[in-house]
Amino acid sequence: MALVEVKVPDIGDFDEVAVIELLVKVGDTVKAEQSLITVESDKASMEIPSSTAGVVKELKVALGDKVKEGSVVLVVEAAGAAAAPAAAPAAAAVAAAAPAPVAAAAPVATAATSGALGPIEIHVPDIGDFKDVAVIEVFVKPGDTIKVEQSLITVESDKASMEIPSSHAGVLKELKVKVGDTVNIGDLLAILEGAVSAAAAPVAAAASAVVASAPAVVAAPTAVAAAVAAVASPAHAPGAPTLGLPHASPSVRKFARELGVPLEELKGSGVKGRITQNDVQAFTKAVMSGATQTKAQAAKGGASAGGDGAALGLIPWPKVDFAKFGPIERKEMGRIKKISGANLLRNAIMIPAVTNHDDCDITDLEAFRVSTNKENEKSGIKVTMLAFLIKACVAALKKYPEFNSSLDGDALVYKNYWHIGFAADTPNGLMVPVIRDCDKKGVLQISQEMSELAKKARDGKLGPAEMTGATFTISSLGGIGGKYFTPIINAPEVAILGVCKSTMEPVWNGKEFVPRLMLPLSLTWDHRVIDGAAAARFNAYLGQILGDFRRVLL
Ligand code: CAO
Repeated sequence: MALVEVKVPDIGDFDEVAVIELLVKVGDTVKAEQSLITVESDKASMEIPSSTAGVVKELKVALGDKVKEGSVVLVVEAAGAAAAPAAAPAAAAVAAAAPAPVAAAAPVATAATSGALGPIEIHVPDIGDFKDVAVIEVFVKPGDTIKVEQSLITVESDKASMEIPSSHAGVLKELKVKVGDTVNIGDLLAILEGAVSAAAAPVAAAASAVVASAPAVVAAPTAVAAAVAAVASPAHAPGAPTLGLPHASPSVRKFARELGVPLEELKGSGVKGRITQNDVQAFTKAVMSGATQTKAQAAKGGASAGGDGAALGLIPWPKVDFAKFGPIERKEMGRIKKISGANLLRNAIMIPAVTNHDDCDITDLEAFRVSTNKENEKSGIKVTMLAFLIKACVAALKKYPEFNSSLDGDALVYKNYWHIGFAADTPNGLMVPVIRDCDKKGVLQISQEMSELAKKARDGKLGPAEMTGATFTISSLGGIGGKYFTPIINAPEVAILGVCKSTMEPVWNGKEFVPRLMLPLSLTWDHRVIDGAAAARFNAYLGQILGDFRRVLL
């Protein structure tokens, strides 16, 4: 089987267009006319199809390369003679797609040389035999001052998107199309109030510049017509998927490239998911504010669970060949661990957190809890210390509202609801279900909801709504052990309570040591919002409530 070089066909006078996407790789079997790469000028993006069916043996271009007519794209081991006839229309299709909008400007621009004043109609120029192409973007609005060659709209076929420039300067009086319309050659696009005659000269100059790039199309009208038909034909269009190329007009691509925005990571809000300039701006803002990250940032370790700290300007994470020291087994971390790890890392780094440790006397409360459980044995609801802690925390949060707030820039948002999250240890990793409106619920109801949510968490069945909206979190290791620890705040909350196992301890009552059940508490707080004194008061108040739960009623 013969090796065939697939070259960039006649793409008009487009010189040195950039390769912005590779749609195939070595080893792929390609069909004749299947799109191989996407190239882009400042006004149009287009896919270069294969002239031959076969197996890709070698790629001759890389992303970012500049190509022009005749550049070898790749080498294909041709599947057989059957592929040959496809070559001509495929190449032609590209020729048609490329220069169309530019060529189109020519006849309209001729009118501009007259230096006409008053209303000027802008029509859809000759865009080849494209029929009913969709308007996917409108860049201008009535009242805008339009320059010659300024893009007015973007239209899109299945293989190319192109911007239609204005042939005249002037003020836009009326726009005759909107997003979603389909247009054809000759359709009225807009009406301009013409610029004064002084503007005629530059208009003419611009027009001739535009005309200069047209000959490829003008010279081969038949090829263009045939080619366009090939592009539009259903036999080709659906069979040539864009393979993940994000939908965006050339100008949006250019804008994204200038900002370094990876378009493939954006969700488009335009028609059929098309990425708009607003989407690019919103994404940029989100990255700048830290609300999101690009994949490259995440891979660099900006906030991934196992980040190397490069984004923080730290020295590299130590790379050790552990196998040198003994047998090892490498296991990829689960999805939940990765997500929670990245969150914990961000929170640990960004929050100036301080932890206060304290003990409180829960002797009487524990006796009450045990008797409550005895009384409620038949109900099946078991009350653990955590349910009392939730209720006690709500009382403390009400007394010290900054603990129930969130930072929003330089402002504090105080929340008049008390949704408490609790850390749950699950086979997949740490999860934080949220019990809503704990101020309105009794300890029994809280216990019941807690055991249901904890079960759901362990079964991996928690929905997003059950893990969001917390105003404060409790992390209890009381069922396991330990004395104190320093929990990490669950941003955008500003504090978290860590609880460890209660133990019987000798406590001095002023006369003697008496055995009391002491519960160790560790309160971590955001020092930007809370002062040390407030934290100490919060803990002391919490201790008073747990010491005598009747205080909850006060
Ligand atoms: N002191 C002494 N005993 C305690 C206690 C405390 N502070 N808190 C709970 N216990 C006891 C309970 O009474 C229960 O005893 P019995 O088995 O005799 O009835 C036992 O410990 C087990 O309790 P539990 O853990 O099932 O229930 P819980 O309500 O205390 O906690 C839940 C529920 C979901 C929070 C817990 O199971 C869990 O997952 N804890 C881990 C949280 C975690 O991982 N935190 C760390 C996050 S930071 O990395």
